[in-house]
Amino acid sequence: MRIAVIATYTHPSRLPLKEPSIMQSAAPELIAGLCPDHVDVEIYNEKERAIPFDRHWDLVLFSYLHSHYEHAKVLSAIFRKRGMKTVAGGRHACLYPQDCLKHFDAVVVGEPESNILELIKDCETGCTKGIYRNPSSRHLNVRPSRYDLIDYRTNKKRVPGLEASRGCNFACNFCVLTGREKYRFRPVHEVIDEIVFNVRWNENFFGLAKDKFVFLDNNLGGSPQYLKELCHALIPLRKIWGCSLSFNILRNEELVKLMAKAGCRYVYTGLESLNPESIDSMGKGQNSIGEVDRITQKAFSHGTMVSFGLLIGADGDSNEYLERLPEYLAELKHAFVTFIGIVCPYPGTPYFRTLKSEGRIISGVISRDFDGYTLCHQPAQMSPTELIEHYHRLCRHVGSVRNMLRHCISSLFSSNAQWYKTIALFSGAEMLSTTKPLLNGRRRYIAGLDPIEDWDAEQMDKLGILPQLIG
Ligand code: B12
Repeated sequence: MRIAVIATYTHPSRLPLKEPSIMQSAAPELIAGLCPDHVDVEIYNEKERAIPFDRHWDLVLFSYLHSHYEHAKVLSAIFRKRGMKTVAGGRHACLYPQDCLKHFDAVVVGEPESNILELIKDCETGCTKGIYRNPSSRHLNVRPSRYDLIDYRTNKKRVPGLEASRGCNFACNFCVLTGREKYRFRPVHEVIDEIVFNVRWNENFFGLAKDKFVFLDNNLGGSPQYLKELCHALIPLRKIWGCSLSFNILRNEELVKLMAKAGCRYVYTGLESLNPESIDSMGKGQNSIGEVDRITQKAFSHGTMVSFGLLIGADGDSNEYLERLPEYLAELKHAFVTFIGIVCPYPGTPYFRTLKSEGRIISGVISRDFDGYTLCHQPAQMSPTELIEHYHRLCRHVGSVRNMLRHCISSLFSSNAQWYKTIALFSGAEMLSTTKPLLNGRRRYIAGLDPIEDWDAEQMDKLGILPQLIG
């Protein structure tokens, strides 16, 4: 049996662009690792390269985010017409299995570890069940990924991604994990074994990318005790890594120091807002705005670069706050932002439910719009157009060369730890990417006003596929 696992992708600008960048979805190699030995598996990451239409597989498994759903439906329809069976999985599929069943032969609701083997067995005998919903085990049971299938020639910059945990303990009202994914972690020795025996390193750039990886966990600091044990076990490995974690961990200087000693050179944290009212409205009490600069500077001095993500459009945001946001950001000497998004009411979240009950989800919004860069709701204190004007201005401010140079100067000489300076320079360049959603001058960023990508629209028309209306 021949299987393809595809992580689909559509660019935030809605232009037909690829992004062969450091971070890619790890779902393909994870799912490939769950397939029995006798099947032939190929993996594809559409963020890196186009899906070949000249190949034939018996079964195609799709991993996608909400905003890639229309595109995944098109791919599925094309493959089904050619006699292949298709399967949908991931967070959107778990939320909308019935809708998915209209476009795929089967849907996996729940974790792949408890469902993939059964699904493949059924496909081999030709009698798939439709929905696969075997419950997850209480203990996180991640199996070794097929890192050997990653093609570092297609994407020279990519580093391998690893999971030590899943879920998150916090309950931010806009997060897709809230109320759905409890925090669970793998035994430390399993993570270490995976790094030592299983990961295949990127050997590009004369070996400079080797021994670097990223933890893809939603919050690697979900249990400070676990993180401490993990760091102690990582020290002798002498690898360089990055991760995402919550603000409370950054306040724990001992832990930050230990992480740096264990090779952590990059941390991403969702700061979300410098507006206390918006932080409150998001239920993100773990963030303490007044401490941001001091904490960042401390992390730099230990050798770990910290970058933040900002969201605009939460209920506390007024025109005045957003107008002055560049000034507030300029007041921060060390803390810097590498991601700016528009707060997104992902279906299934408490935020979505609140906005829906208030009649504030923009009518006509489709799954393509839930990409974190398109306004899907009516802001509380301004018009949608005003919000988008602020968004443009902010992206241009944060992604300016001047801002990048400012960041490099403030961070570059804070530590002499191995690789720190390289990562500081790289993170400066990352700031420029905040302007990438603006690449399409015709994009309006308001749900219902931006057409989906030309190719998808054409195919949907031909294949009679309708977009999924949300709300
Ligand atoms: C790498 C990454 C990206 C990459 C690749 C995206 C991708 N296709 O995953 C890039 C950089 C493009 C990206 C962009 C964004 N991301 Co992102 N990203 C991640 C990250 C850090 C890791 C994803 C990953 O590879 N995990 C490891 C793999 C193995 O697990 P997984 O993908 O979560 O899938 C699990 C299940 O869903 C399931 N599954 C998934 N696919 C399939 C398929 C089948 C067939 C089966 C059976 C099961 C299955 O199995 C896995 C194990 O349980 C996650 C955080 C996280 N840990 O999930 C956020 C995350 C997915 N991103 C998120 C967000 C909000 C964004 C952004 C809006 C902005 C941002 N904050 O960066 C954008 C825009 C995304 C969009 N267009 O909608 C959210 C959720 C978004 C959503 N639509 O649901 C997450 C969960 C982070 C969070 N907690 O907020 N992201």
